[in-house]
Amino acid sequence: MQLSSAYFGYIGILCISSVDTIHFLWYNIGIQVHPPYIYKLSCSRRNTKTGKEYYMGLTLAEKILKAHVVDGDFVKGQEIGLKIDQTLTQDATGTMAYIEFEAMGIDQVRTERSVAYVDHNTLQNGFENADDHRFIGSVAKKHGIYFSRPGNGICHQVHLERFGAPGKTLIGSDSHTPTGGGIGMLAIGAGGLDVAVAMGGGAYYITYPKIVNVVLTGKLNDWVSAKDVILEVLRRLTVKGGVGKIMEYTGDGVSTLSVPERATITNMGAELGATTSIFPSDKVTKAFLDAQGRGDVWVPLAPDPDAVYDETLTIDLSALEPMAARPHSPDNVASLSEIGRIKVDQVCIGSCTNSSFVDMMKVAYILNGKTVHPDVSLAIAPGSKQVLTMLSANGALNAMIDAGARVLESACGPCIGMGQSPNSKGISLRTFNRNFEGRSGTRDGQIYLVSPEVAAASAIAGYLTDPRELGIMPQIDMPAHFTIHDNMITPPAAPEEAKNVEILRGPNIKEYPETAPLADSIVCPVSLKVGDNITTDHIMPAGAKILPLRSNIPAISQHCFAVCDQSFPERAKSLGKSIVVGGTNYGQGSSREHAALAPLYLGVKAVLVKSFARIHRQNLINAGILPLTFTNEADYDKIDAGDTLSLTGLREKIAERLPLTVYNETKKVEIPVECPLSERMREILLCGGLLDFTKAQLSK
Ligand code: MIC
Ligand code: SF4
Repeated sequence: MQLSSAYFGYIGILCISSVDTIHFLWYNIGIQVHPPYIYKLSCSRRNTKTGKEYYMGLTLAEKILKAHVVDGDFVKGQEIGLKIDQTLTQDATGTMAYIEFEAMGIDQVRTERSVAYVDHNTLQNGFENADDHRFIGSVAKKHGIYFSRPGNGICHQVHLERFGAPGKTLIGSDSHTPTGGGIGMLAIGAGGLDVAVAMGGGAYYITYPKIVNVVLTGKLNDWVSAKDVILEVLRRLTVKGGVGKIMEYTGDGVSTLSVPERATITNMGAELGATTSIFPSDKVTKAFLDAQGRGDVWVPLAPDPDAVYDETLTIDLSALEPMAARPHSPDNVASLSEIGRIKVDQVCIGSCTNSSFVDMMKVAYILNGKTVHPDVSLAIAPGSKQVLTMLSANGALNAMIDAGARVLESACGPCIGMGQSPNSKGISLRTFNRNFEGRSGTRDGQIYLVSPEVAAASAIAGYLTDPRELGIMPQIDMPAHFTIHDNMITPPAAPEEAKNVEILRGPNIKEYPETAPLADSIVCPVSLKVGDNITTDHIMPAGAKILPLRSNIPAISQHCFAVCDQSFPERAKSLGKSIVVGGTNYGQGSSREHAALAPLYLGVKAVLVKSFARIHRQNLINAGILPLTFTNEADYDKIDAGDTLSLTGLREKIAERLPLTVYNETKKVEIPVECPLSERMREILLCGGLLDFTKAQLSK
C-alpha cells in the first residue's frame, strides 16, 4: 500500500500489575499519516460479495478513515480500528480519563498531539474543581500533554484555533469534538477510557459508518446563520437521524461558509447522534489557518468527484429562515414566525457552538448603543481567550458591557448548568447546542436554542425577535490575522524532566469502580423503566452541584437518574443488582462515561432498550454492562418497573453469538433481545469491561 513510506511502526505489549496499576505495552502501529497520501489511496474499495477490489471514488470521510485504519476490514458496517493523531480532554471527563491513563503506566503519550483543557468545572465552588485542575495540569506536564489552563477557553473553540489540522484524526472525551470537522478533521467524541487508550497509542474502534452527503446550495440570506442550517438538518432528521452515520457537507454552498460557521454545523452534528460531521478543506480553510498563523498545517481535501454516498440530503441555504429549537429537544425545531413573539426572561450567548469572534462581533453590533430589556438577563461567554482579547482590543466588549451584558469567563458556563440557571419556568434563549430538560439547572426552565443574532436581538426587545427586523446586516468579516498569544497553553515537560514532575492529587479523587467478569446468569429486578430519547443528562446530570464530583464515582452516583426518579440510587443500591429498561436513542447527548460508571457502581448489570446512542453504548460495554435491545420494539410494553427478569447461559451465548432471550419471571413471558458485538467487544464484556480486558491481555 502506498502509505508504506509513511509508516514507522512500534509494537508494545500490555501488562497490568494490579487493578489500579496497569503497565501498558501496547500493540501500536504508530502511523505518521501525511495527508497528501490520502489522495493516492482514494480509489479502492472491496466488494463485500466477491471480495474483489475495485475502483471508485471515495468520500472525504472515507479517505481519512482509510488512511488511518490499523485494524479490521475496511468494509461498511464492520468494526474498524483507527490510528488517532490527536486527542483532547476537558476537565469534567478528563480527571477520570487521566486516572485511567495513569493506570496504564505509560510515560509519554503516543499521539502527535494531546491537549488537556479546563473549561467545564470552572466555578470552583469548593476545593474539588481546583484540585482536579491541578491534577490534570500535573498529569499533562508529566506525560507529554499540552495543558490549556482555565481561562483559555472552551476546548473545541481553542482546538480549532490552535491545534486542529485537516486530514488528521482526533478523538476527544467530549461529544462535541466533531467541531474539528469544520476544518476537515475527522474528529469524533468518545468515552474517557477510549481516549486514554488512544493516548497510550491504542486504536480507536468505530463501526464503519454510512456516509451522508449533505449538499448545500445557494447562500444564506442576511440575518440567517449557520445555526439555522444545523437546526434545519435536525428538524428534518431528528436527534437520532445521524446514528451510525457521518455527515459530509458538499455543494456550492460550502464555499460561502466561513470556518467558524462550518464548525457550528459540525459541532451540532452531535445532536443528530452522528459519528461525526466534516467539511472539505479548501481556500476558506486555508484563510482561517493562515489567520491563525498555522497555514503550514493546511492541505486541500475534498471527496472524489465520483464519490458514492449512502444517502443524500439537499439544503438550499437561500431558502432558510431564522429558527429555534423549542424545549426540551434540539430537534423540536420551528421557524420564529411559527413560534411567535414569546416573552423572554434570559438570554445566554456562548458555548462551543456559537462563541467565535465573528459570532461575538455580530452580537456586539446588535447591542451597540442599546440597553438589555429590563425583564431580561443577558449573559455572554466568549469562546476563548483569543476571542475575548480581540473583543476587548477593538471595543466590542465595551459595547456588550455598556448594553448591560453580564460577561462571563471563556468557558462552558451556563451550557452545562455551571451558573446562570434561569428563574422558575423561565424562558431562556441560548446559542448553545442542547436544551434537555433540567440541563440548565432549573428543572422547569424552558430553553430555546437560537443563533447569536436571534439571541442578541431578543435580549434588547424582551421577546423572541426575528433579526431580519433589524434592517441591513453589517458585513463582519473574518480577521486576516487573529491575535495569537498562547501563554495560557502550558507545554509538557521535556521527557528527561518528566520523571521529576509530581502528580498533585486531591482528596476528592477516588478510584475506578469495582468490576467483575460477565456473570453466566443475571436474575434481578428492573430498577427503573424510562421512555424514549433519555439523555446522559437524565442518567448522570451535571450542573454546579454535581459536576465537582466527576472524579468521585461513589459520591456522584447518588445523583444518578435524578431528573427521572430521585429514589433510583437508593433503590438500585439496596437491590444489589438490577436492570434498567428504556426506549429509543437511549443515552443520547454527552460522552460522559459517568453515565455508565455510576450505574455500574449502583449494581446495574444490563440495560435493555429499543435503541442506543453510539458513545453511550460503547461506554456501557467499556464498563462491562450488557447493552441489550429489543428484537421487537413492542416487547417494551411487556416489562414494568419492579418485574424480575432473567438471562441465563449468558457467557456461552455471548461468546458463541447465540440468540439471546430475557425471561420476564413476573409476567411469565419470554422476550427475544439482541446484542450485536464485534469480537473485541465480546471479549471486553466477558472480561467485565475495558480495564479488565486489558488485564486479561497481559495474563496471556
Ligand atoms: C455536554 O455538553 O454535555 C458536555 C458536558 O460537554 C459533555 C461532556 C461531559 O459530560 O463532561 C459532552 O458533550 O460530552
Ligand atoms: Fe461545553 Fe456546552 Fe460545548 Fe459541552 S456543549 S463542551 S458543556 S460548551
